[in-house]
Amino acid sequence: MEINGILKEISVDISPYSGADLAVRSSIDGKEIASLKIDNAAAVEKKIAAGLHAFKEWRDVPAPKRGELIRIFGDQLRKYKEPLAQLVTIECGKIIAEGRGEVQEMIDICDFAVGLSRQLYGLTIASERHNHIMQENWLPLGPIAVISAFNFPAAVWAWNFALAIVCGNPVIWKPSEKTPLTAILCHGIFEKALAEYKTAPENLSALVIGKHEVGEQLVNDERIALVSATGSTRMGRAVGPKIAERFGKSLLELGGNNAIIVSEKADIDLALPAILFGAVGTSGQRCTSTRRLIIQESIYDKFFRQLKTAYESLPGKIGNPLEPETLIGPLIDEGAFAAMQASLAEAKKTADEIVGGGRISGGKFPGGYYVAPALVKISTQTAIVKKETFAPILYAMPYKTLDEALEIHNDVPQGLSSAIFTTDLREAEYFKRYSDCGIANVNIGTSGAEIGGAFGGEKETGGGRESGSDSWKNYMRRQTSTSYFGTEKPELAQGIVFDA
Ligand code: UN1
Repeated sequence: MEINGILKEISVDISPYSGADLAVRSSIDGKEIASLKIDNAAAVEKKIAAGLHAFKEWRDVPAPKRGELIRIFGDQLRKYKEPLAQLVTIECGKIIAEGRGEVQEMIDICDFAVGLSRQLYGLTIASERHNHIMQENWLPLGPIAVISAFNFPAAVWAWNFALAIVCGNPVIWKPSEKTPLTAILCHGIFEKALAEYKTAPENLSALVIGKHEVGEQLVNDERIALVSATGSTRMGRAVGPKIAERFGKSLLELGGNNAIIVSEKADIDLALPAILFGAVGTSGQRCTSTRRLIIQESIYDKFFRQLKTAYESLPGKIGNPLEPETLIGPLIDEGAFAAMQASLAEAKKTADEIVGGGRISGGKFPGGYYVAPALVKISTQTAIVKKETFAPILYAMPYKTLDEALEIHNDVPQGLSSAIFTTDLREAEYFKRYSDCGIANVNIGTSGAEIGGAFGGEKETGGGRESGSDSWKNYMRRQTSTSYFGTEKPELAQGIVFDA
């Protein structure tokens, strides 16, 4: 399907966003698919003020009724799943199966949020004083900014958006300037839900288009109660302190340098496909992509040879991500390709062997950056291995003992996702206890988490948790409340007597 067909099928008018400031390109062939205008400071200001206005109405709507809006949104997403998935694929280049998966992830979080809208539970706390009631209440927070990355141009916004809306907050979304069209269509689909719902305040959802200046304006504005930002550690280091300076809340989901430990007790038939999906799926452009393998030395050479054979067959599966047999699409752009080549040049200095890594040229799409995923055999974890390169490079290193494996595993600045392949329960539990990541899997890979769990990681990954579990608490403020219902003069806490 061509872009015009998709826009027609979803029937969202993109003309209000048209302009000459930002050329949007498909990563499939590098061709322009839209030209947009960038929001200037005054336009962003207007959207923030409107968001605050919407907040004052929306916070008073009962949470289950707020959930009803997200239920309708989930239905609309089901209706437009296929064209939206195609747009995701055309804009960011992930294969269509993953494009569909991305929209499914949005539907899943909507379902989760609808249930949650009846479960924003607080606590009743035992008071030390007679006839006192202590409670913990959760209240809406305020306008929320979501800054999202190109690699999940829709789902990561949806994780934040669906929860924020049921928690009583408007959302202002700044998508990556590499994937704004997907954002415009998602926002348009939400407007269809709003039309069906009828009674929501205006400006519950807003979109700001632009580069980092637009994001900075959101970050610096004290009316924005929470900034949820997904992207590089460099971006997080820039925005985190600015939000902290104004005592705003931040939820950061930054870099990952995810490893899989392959024990000599691993079921290799399980390990191989999981490693391939994790390392080369999405062309290595997930936060959760597998970037390091730590392999027990007794199986290191043999396992590397098996991987090498698999990697050598990959170029036949690289191509147009819209075609169902393709397993690996393009990188997002030339910059991503240059970063990959720079890392491989650096890796070459200390590596024992490098398989793949070059550009696949001469195909149908000379304007797209298609690469053979790289597999690097390297005996120690040198500086380049500790760096996250957002491209399909997998470093394979040996270990002797599980303690040594964990030492290598944790000796990187990032702490998002991790996994072990072993059939030994003791090893699996030991790994879970000592992996320093937010996600620790056993006998499955590092990527492809479900929405039900809290998603995020430690160290340079930023510490934030999005999506499932109790991540909703990020979008609400906690209030402790003590009430007295007795008739005598109430006691003071800690037994203090104060008879004035
Ligand atoms: C990301 O790359 O920013 O766990 C998110 C996964 C996906 C989400 C990745 N569910 O791989």
